[in-house]
Amino acid sequence: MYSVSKHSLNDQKFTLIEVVHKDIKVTFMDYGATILSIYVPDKDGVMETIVMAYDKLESYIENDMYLNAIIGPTSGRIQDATFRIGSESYVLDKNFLGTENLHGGKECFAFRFFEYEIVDQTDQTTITFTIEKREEGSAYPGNQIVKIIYTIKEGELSIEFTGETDKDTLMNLTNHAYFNLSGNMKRDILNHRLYVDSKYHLELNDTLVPIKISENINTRFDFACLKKIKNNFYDGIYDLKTKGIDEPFLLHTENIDHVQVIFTDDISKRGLKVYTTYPCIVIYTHNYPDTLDLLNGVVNRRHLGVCFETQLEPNGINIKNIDDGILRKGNEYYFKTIYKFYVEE
Ligand code: FUC
Repeated sequence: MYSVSKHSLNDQKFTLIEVVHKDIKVTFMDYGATILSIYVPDKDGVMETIVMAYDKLESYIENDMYLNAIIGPTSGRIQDATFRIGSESYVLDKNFLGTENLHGGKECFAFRFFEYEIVDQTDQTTITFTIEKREEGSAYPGNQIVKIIYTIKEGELSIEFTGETDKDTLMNLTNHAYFNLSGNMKRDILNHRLYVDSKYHLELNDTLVPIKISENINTRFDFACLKKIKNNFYDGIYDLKTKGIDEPFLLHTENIDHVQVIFTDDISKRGLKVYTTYPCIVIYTHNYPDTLDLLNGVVNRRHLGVCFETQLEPNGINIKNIDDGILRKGNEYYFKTIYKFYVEE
């Protein structure tokens, strides 16, 4: 079941789509193909949203946090905002520290309107958001059509990321949802528990660009057992440039039935499991809050949410022994991620 509403802002029309199935209500917006809320029950059946949310719709236009939006043409940082395909060299927008490209820079899909199509069935609803990227005026080669397909049904939200191109190009699509299972951002996430089935992460350089493969074992990236996130935080963590976790975790299987991440909250008893065919998840513990107001007057602060950004290895094109992330003309880009929600017994 779904309903559609239109909201005018600065001469632009924003479309909101609310989808309801048993024990789940999700609201999307055509701007950025953004998730505005995901309501699921806690142990007492109380429905609250488990993603961070701004107070006002217009905040999503500024959205320095890329809150819950779709990121593309590429996600994460690209070193020196430069990449090569064959003999051609491409220079992207240097929107991070004046030297690196972050999340596609000014071309980021988070700040564009998508077309949408809804297919509603008794037990599930599918929304296909489509965006076209033209070569003209773009720093990336070629024309691309990207479709983000959200499917909502009892206990889960899945996202299919699809794309095609008429020229070899770089493509790396993700969703930047900030999860907080306490419900309506009641508590921060340092007491949430996390398990990640990953043995390696990509180490960041001084400008936070992933540059090489590093082991997780016995480091703050070791979540091989379900444990409180704060257990992996130590006194000096605020001295780090990242102020928390902001690294790509490498996965060892791309099997959609395999649980890659478990995230739980002891108090609400809500749980989240992440499945994906992508080879990597950037785990970001909301280390750089912006100053925009959040829903219900909640104060925006560090570690109030976690992003599980399933994607290709960011900056892969510039790292040895990592997939280059090039989408070839004639090939289909297709990855799927499932977020499953549950209440612990
Ligand atoms: C994440 C991070 C960044 C950033 C941003 C809002 O993906 O990797 O460091 O600040 O999103």
